[in-house]
Amino acid sequence: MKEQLANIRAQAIRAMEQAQDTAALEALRVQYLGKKGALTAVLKRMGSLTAEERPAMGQLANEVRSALEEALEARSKKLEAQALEARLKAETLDVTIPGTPVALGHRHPMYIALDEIKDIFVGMGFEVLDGPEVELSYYNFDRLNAEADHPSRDWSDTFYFDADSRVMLRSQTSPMQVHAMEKKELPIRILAPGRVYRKDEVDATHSPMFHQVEGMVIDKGITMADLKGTLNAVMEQLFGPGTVTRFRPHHFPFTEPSCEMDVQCHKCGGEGCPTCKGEGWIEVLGAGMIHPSVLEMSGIDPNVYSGWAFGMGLERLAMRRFKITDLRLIFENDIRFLEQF
Ligand code: 2NL
Repeated sequence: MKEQLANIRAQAIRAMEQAQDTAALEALRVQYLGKKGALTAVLKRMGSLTAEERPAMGQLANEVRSALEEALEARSKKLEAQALEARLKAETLDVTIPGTPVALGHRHPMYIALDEIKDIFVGMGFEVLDGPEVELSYYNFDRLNAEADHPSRDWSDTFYFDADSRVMLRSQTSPMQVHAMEKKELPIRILAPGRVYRKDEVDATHSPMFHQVEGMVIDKGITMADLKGTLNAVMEQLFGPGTVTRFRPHHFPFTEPSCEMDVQCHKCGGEGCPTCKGEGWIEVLGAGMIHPSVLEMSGIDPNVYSGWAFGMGLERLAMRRFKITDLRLIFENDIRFLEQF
């Protein structure tokens, strides 16, 4: 029995030292120390020993058990350390490898122009609005004094969502200002930039989606002088000191009186050149005193309050500013184009 124990000890320890992974080690534990293991089998036969033999043999068996347990533990630690080392090697991160370059975008020229306009108006105390592109025709047309048979209401001009022409893609940014007149405390000074939609075929000067900036001021005692003074100040900031403007009479359903504003061509000083198409003047916006009916429909008493409003096309402004000759370039977002500004 003594010999058997010695053999088990020698065999088991050798096998354990050679185990290549934790699964093999566990199999050896079961093989030698398990319920049906070799050592257990020897222990079961202790009963057949004499009372004198038993204590020494018991002690020896216990020594063998602890020796095997120690060997198991030692090998297990070693395997774990090896596994960790292998993982560390496999997962090494080489911080000296150059990174994958990420292509940076570029600010869009139209938004460069818009940001400048926003800065100018915010500097004069205006609040910049945002609002839905899907609108009720009631807010887009009725509340702006557009008669029932106004041509822009036509299905050939406007994107409607329903057969009753009730829901539509806004064709101007004015509905944002109608909501503001309805909700805000007076006086108001607001700027309403955003996308608008009209059924136009795409060409060098048309797109079914484009951008407008509108703005308005409503307070007691506002006159056409405020309109002219404010817009002149804006144009000086936009086109440089000494910019000359002129106002021509015009018609819009939502303003009365209405006008269009031109700036004198900064290229030729009014002589006439390719930039101004020989005119000497460049049209920049439409404006006017808010129609009393428009104020009234929004619950503002036109006998107490008055206001002025303007609207301009943002693409046209950016095209002039950056000498872009085809509107389609503005929407294609080709990085080679955008990076030039
Ligand atoms: C143009 C002319 C204009 C307005 C827009 C406006 C808005 C409200 C009330 C009164 Cl809620 N007016 N906006 C006024 C005059 C002209 O736009 O040529 N836009 C591209």
